Amino acid sequence: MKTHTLIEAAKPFGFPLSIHSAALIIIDMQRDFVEPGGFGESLGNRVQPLQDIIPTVQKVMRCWRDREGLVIHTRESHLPDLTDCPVSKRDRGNPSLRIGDKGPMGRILVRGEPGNAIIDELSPLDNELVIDKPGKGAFYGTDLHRLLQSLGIDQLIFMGVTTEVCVQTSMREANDRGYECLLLEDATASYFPHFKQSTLEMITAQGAIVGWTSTSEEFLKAIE
Ligand code: TIU
Repeated sequence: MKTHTLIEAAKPFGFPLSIHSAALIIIDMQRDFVEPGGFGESLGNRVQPLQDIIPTVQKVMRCWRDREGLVIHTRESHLPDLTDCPVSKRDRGNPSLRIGDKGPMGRILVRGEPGNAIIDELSPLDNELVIDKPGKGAFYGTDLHRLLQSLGIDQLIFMGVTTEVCVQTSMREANDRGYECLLLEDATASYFPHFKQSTLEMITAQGAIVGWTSTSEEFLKAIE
């Protein structure tokens, strides 16, 4: 039988965490989105809100590892020949730098390029799963669902960037596949802080229609 630890202060009501059937999923903490001089900044975005969450994401990741919890990392990335990148995604908005172009940290959003790597502070361990995803959602075009099912995982704890794009899309995909999802409020960020706030509200509205949110402090208290 599963044992649950209730994260009482989660919104919109307590989240019944079952540590051994939960995975921590860290969305797209890649150099190109997070670091100054990367793709995100080249699109005119301010990366500071993304920089600000790094210590919190790192702390939660380390505590979860200490509890021998499963950690999954994702990267938004495309094959070097871009056969997995729809033209619509590449051309949208007529950007000055397109996916696949040579950017400040190598080819933009291409697997294996320096900018596509996860930031050093959050480097995956050799035994951790890293999911390369061609879309915004972590389930589209990946083996993630099959992997989670084979490992008996039915709860996902989300951190990463950006809240309203890849994090929210992944949470909605997970919710539709039957996972209970918890987003750590201070371990996710957007280039647009008001979008982050709205996303947190959307997720928990209507009786946790997409999932739950909680502070990292409440989460850490529950797993300690
Ligand atoms: N990872 C992710 O969210 N990809 C994006 O392109 N996000 C933006 O907010 N642009």
